[in-house]
Amino acid sequence: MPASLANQTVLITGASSGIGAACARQTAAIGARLILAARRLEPLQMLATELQQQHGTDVLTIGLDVRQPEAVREAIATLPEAWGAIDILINNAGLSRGLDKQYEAPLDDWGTMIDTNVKGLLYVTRAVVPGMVARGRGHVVNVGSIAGRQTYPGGSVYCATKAAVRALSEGLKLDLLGTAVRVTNIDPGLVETEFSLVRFGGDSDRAQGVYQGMTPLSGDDVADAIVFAITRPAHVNISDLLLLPTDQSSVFHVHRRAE
Ligand code: NDP
Ligand code: 8X3
Repeated sequence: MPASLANQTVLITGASSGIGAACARQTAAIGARLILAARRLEPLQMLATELQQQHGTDVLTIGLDVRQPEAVREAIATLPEAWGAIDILINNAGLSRGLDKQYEAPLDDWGTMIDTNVKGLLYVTRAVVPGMVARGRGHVVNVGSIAGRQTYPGGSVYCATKAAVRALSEGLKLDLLGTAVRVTNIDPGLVETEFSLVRFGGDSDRAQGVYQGMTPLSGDDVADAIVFAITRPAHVNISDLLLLPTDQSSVFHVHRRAE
């Protein structure tokens, strides 16, 4: 039977770009109703229009900074009635800032990464999961990274935030034992999105260099794996996924062809 998310309400954080936008497109294509959240409303609204035109998708867009606990709580608590029962949460909003040594990096960069990748993910989880437990159904997908499994030079704090995401996924699954709510942690390797552009403060040459001579994953490749996880039968929990480009074997091993 083809996978379907008909009548399922999916909340995607960080849906304005990259992996989050790809998740929106793929889940819309199989019938989901979507709550799309990010700080930038304009790309969210453009995506909403595209999905409404292509698939007739019901879409709600929310301008939300996941670093603001009260804004997150309020956004979820005040969802219109038709949108309150979130079936699937894709905790995808995240970023990296810089590639500086731990003893030299700007403190602001640390704050931004920890507040977004760890605390922001927690705030959204805390706001959404009680409803899932009460309704007796739900699925949380946390987007980690290979960087949560291996640390690379200059990546200490980003890697630490993604190691935290991994621990939070494990902890949530433990805490939800005995409920019907599922938890999936997905750790992608190199994915070509706006990620490196954001990491390097808009330096597009440096960002492109990250993927030079190799074939990275696309946002769609990651969305594809997420769709697999969220369309398994209710008794099946895909707990942990490591998704790498064929050209990557670890954070230190990337095969690059001469160009
Ligand atoms: P993008 O930069 O393309 O997308 C990041 C998304 O996160 C954007 O939609 C951005 O929206 C949103 N975001 C960032 N900060 C906040 C915030 N404070 N509040 C709400 N939304 C926020 O990168 P990716 O698609 O690659 O990143 C998605 C996730 O995948 C991240 O968690 C990243 O760490 C992870 N990842 C990425 C990999 C890669 O190689 N690209 C590999 C492994 C994991 P806006 O700016 O509009 O708020
Ligand atoms: C993003 C992948 O290796 O650039 O999480 O940190 S990496």
